[in-house]
Amino acid sequence: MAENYVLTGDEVKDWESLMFLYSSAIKEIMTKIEILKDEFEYTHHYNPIEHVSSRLKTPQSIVRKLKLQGYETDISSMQRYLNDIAGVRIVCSFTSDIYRIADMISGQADIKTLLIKNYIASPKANGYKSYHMVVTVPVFLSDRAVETKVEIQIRTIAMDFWASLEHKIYYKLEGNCPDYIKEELTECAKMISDLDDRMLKLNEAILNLSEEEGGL
Ligand code: 0O2
Repeated sequence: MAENYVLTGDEVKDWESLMFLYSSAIKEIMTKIEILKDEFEYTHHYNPIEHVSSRLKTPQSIVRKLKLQGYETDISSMQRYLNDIAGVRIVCSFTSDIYRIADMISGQADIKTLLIKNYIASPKANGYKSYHMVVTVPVFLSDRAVETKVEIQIRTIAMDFWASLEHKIYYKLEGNCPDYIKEELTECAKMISDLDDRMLKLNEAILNLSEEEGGL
C-alpha cells in the first residue's frame, strides 16, 4: 500500500476484496439515492437533489491520511480507522433539502448511521460547511452480507463550490496556504452562507405565493 512497500500475495487479495466491498457499497447507496430522487419527483413533482457523485479513496490518499493520524499503514488500520474510503456526495439546492435527504437515507431499514458531523450547524474555522454521515450498508455476497462503511456528504451547490475550490487550493499549495488567501476563503465562505440563506428565503416566498395563487 505505502510507497516503496511491496504487498504480499495475500495482502493483494485482501486489498482487492476490500476495495470490491467499498465499490459495491457505493453502488448500493447510489441506487438508493436514485430511487429516492425518482420517487420524490413522482410524488412531489420536486427534485431536491441537483447531482450526486462518488469516489473510492486512492491508495496514496489512504496512506497519507493514516500517517497523518498516526496509524499503521496496513489493511486492518484502513478498515478500522478510515470512514471515507467509500464516499458519496449529494449536492442539493437549499439547506432545508440537506436535512430532508439525510432523514430519508438514515430512515432506511438496512442503513445504520454510525456518525454524523454537522458542519452546517457548526462550521469549521475555515468556513467549511457540509453535512457528513458515516453509514453502513449491507453488501450481499454469494454466501454472506458484509456491513460496509460509506461516508455521505450532503451540501448545497454554493457550499460545494466553495469546498471544491478550497480543496484544490489546499492541495495546490500543499498545505502552505498564505494567511491572506486563508482569510479571503473564510470571507467567501461567509458570503456563500448568506447567499444560501437568502436563496432559501426567496424559495419559501415563491412557494407561499404559488400556494396563495393556487388557493384563489
Ligand atoms: P479527500 O481528498 O476529500 O478524501 P473522521 O472521519 O472523523 O475520522 P475526517 O476524515 O477528517 O475524520 O472527517 P471529516 O471531517 O468528516 O472529513 C472527511 C472529508 O470531508 C475530507 O476528506 C474532505 O473530503 C471533506 N472535508 C473536511 N474538512 C474539509 C475542509 O475544511 N475543506 C474541504 N474542502 N473539505 C473538507 P479528506 O480525506 O480530508 O480529503
